[in-house]
Formats: sequence, structure tokens, C-alpha cells
Amino acid sequence: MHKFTYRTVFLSDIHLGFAGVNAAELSAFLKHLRCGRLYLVGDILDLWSLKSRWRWPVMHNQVVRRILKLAKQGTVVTYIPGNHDESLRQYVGLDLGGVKIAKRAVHRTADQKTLLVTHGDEYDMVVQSSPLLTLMGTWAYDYLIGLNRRVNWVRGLVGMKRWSFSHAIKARVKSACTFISNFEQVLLAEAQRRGFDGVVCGHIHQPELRHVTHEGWTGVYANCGDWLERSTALVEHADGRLEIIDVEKLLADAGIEIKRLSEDPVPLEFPGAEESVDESGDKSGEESGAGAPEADEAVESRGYAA
Ligand SMILES: [Mn+2]
Repeated sequence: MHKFTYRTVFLSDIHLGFAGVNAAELSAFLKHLRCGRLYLVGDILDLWSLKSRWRWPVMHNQVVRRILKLAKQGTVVTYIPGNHDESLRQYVGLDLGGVKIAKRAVHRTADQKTLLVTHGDEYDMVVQSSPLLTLMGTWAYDYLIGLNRRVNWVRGLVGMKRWSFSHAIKARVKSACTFISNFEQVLLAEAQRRGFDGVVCGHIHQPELRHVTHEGWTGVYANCGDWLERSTALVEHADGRLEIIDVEKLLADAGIEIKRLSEDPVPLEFPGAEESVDESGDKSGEESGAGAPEADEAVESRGYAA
């Protein structure tokens, strides 16, 4: 089987449990991945979203299973919670099935650079200063993603390329640009202050790999991107070289087929809970059909209203 081999892989902002995750692409990537270390750089599970609405398609299960499988096969997996999965921060220090939970990490590259690995929300001044603003931002973002998927569904019908709404907006709105560059600066300043050679983060859903020189110090700013608008990963090659990869393109170039399973949520099951039987008829207790491929666009267009 074809394998993508890296020394290290950094993934962030997968948002499992939220609608619109490119879980099929991620799952295919994980299936063909071999790496020494895997860092999960926050917002991997979207516990905020799951709390308000249970949405857990089989594809999301598959992503989790494939991460655990990598851990079992010897990949050192570190999970650094972000703001959407911050309740996991209380488990810092624990090892869950080979996945170590850490508040932040220091990664040493093959060429002996030290990188601070953090989700980044702790340095996000907007999040820090106004919970209301954050909530509004999240709501607006969720709405935007929903709208974006519908637009892309229509664009797909007429053979147009996919287009990213918030990318377009972020690229145009000056304040968003200022915010993003402030975020970079704050993180780089933190890396410099703590004597590191750079920072790896996520949080703002903007993949970026940049070497920045500030007062005679040159540091690297690496943002993993996300799995809602794009499918990006930050990787470290055997020689220590960092790269942001567009996983969709990588899979396409390697000719790897992406298997899409149903977007229908897998019900939460409790022993003895009779009501959880599917109302469509078959009550014989046969639940294993949840994974049946059933790409139904009607499913795509529901459930965005924040
Ligand atoms: Mn975040």
C-alpha cells in the first residue's frame, strides 16, 4: 500500500463533531500515513458543538480509530487541546490509548530546532478579552461555513471549483488581516521570549509557514490550517524541513480513492435505552448499517443553523 512518510505530522482544527469536516479526506490520509510523531494541535474534537447538538457521523469515528491505530503502531501521539476541546485540559498528563494529553509541547526537529507547539487560543487577545465576541464570532463562523458548503454544492453542480468564503472575507477585511498578523506576532514573541526557534499552532484556520526576522532573531511561524475549509497538514520531512501540504491534492496526485460514508449521525447508545431504535422500521436491533455508503445531498444541506 502507498504510504506517505514523514518524521512528524501536525494536525489542528479538525473539529470532529461539527458539520462540514473533511473527514473522508483525513481518514484516507491517516490510512496511508507513516510518521514518527503526530501532534494534534487543538480543536480536534469540537466539544462546544457536540454539547449543543450530537453530531457524530461514522467518518468521525474512523478518524479517531485511525489515530489510535497509528499510536498502536508506534507513532508518538500528543494531543494538545484547544479552545473547542478545552475540557480535555483537565486530563493533561494522561495517556489515553497511546495518546498523551499535554497543555503544550516542545518539538525538536531533525535539524535541531526547537518549536513551541500550542493551539494558540491562549495568545488570542480577542478570545482572552471578550467571551461574548468569541461566541458571536463562532456563531458567524458556523453560519458562514454552512453557507459556504451550499455555495460549493451548487458550484460543484455546474462544474466550478470550490471556493472558500471566509478565506475570501479574511483576505479582504483589513481588521481580520490585522488580527491575523497580531496573532502571528504574539506567538512569535512568545517563542522568542522562551528561547525557542519558532512556533507551531492552529486556531485561526489559516495555514501558514513563514520565517520571520525580528530584532535580529529569526523564527518560524507555522500554522497547521484546518479541516473545515481546507484539508491541510504541517509536516516535517526526515531532514527537518517543514512543509504545509494540501492533503486533497496529495491524495489526488497519488491516485488514492476517497471513500465517503454517510453523514448521518451515529446515535448515542445506552444499554437498555429502547427509544434509540431507528424509526424507519427495522427494530431487529441491526445497527451495523450505520457505515453504509449513502451519499445523500439532502443530508448535506441540513443542520447549519447555529
Ligand atoms: Mn481554536
